[in-house]
Amino acid sequence: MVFAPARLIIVDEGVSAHPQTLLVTGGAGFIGSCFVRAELARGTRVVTLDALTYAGNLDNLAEVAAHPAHRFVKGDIRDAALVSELLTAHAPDAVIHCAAESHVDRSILDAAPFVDTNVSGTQRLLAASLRHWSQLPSERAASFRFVHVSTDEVFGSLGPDDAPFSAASPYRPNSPYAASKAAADHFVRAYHHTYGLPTLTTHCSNNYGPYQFPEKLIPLMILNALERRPLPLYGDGKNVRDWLYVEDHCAALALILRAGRPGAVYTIGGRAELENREVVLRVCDLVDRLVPDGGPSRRELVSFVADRPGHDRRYAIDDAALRQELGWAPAESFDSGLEKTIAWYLAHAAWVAGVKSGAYRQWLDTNYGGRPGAPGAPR
Ligand code: NAD
Ligand code: TDX
Repeated sequence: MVFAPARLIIVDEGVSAHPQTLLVTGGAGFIGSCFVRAELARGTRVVTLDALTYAGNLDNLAEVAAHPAHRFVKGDIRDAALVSELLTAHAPDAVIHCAAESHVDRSILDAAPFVDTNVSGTQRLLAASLRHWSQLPSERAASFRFVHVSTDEVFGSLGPDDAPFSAASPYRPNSPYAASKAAADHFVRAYHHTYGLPTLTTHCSNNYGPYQFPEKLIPLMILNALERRPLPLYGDGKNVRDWLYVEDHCAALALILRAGRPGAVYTIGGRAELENREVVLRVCDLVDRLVPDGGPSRRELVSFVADRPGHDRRYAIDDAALRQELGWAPAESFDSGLEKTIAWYLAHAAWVAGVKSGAYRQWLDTNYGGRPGAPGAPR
């Protein structure tokens, strides 16, 4: 059900120590929509708040558009009055905060929207949540949670032999995106420390899977490989990321929401560290296998282009605490998740056509048009 603009109030009745109703911000984005689908499937009521920026897409929620336990509200997390209205009307047991500007390359071109949404937006959401929480009866206040979905990028860049990031890693954000997420994390920490708001912060590694906007590495490479367009690897292609299938990330968030310790910080990873060029070669080989068209290997489309400024060399995650404390483990390996992902993009041509709007083409021109680089095979 879609309410826009969002001023319609529906009062939810009945509460429980177990989350029955969630307010999910950014729930029309890649990770948020996966989380919303998963929670509805387990019987939770969900209110999704999303501003529908270029990255937000109601088509991501098409599967649950008519779900009776789902309300979609088009709105901005910076709209304090709206957020307060939703908290009062729906009395959620938790806020799951996924809304963000999320793309590093865009933050390099213009950091301002990242400060607006990731920093100011998070602070306003915290303030509204605090007002709501402080008025709850004690039993409900004790079970209320604010789950802040952050990123591993706030910890900066690792050398090849450095230990992986953990909750104890120092903050060293290198991109404007990472700096904005770090600032948000600090506000979350401060609201817990100063006011006692029961917050939990998560730092996950790179996600991939269905519904990811094709500005990010894996969906960009899948769609370009399918169209036999160049596959632009930044720099030498040897930067390392740790990859996690999005449903495994959302399963970790669900566990942390229900069993995590208020005030705690959790790192979530896939134990799937790969150089970017290896990721792209695997995409090429899978596309060759799933879509044989008689042409040369898609590997020949790989093209090394000028590097991203300030490009972090390596991310890796120590997820031992999450596994030991909450018993989480990912269900997918990198290869099984990648095959599912490519199969999803192949089966969802209408979704792909929808996101490849004029604005998306303009982004490709802006980010890749002036970037020096010649097509060639990987070394
Ligand atoms: P995304 O860009 O796909 O989705 C973000 C969503 O937030 C969009 O639906 C957008 O419309 C919405 N939004 C943006 N500004 C808003 C505002 N002011 N008010 C309300 N809604 C707004 O991002 P994603 O990849 O799904 O990431 C979700 C969260 O997870 C982000 O906080 C991101 O930092 C974090 N994260 C992402 C990854 C990853 O690999 N994608 C990894 C770790 C952490
Ligand atoms: O065209 C490209 N070529 C390329 O070589 C693109 C888009 C990316 N890359 C490289 C840059 C990175 O080393 O691939 C790697 C992954 O890039 P992105 O998909 O842009 O992700 P990254 O910068 O690692 O950040 C991601 O992980 C952490 C998400 O975008 C963030 O939202 C999340 O917080």
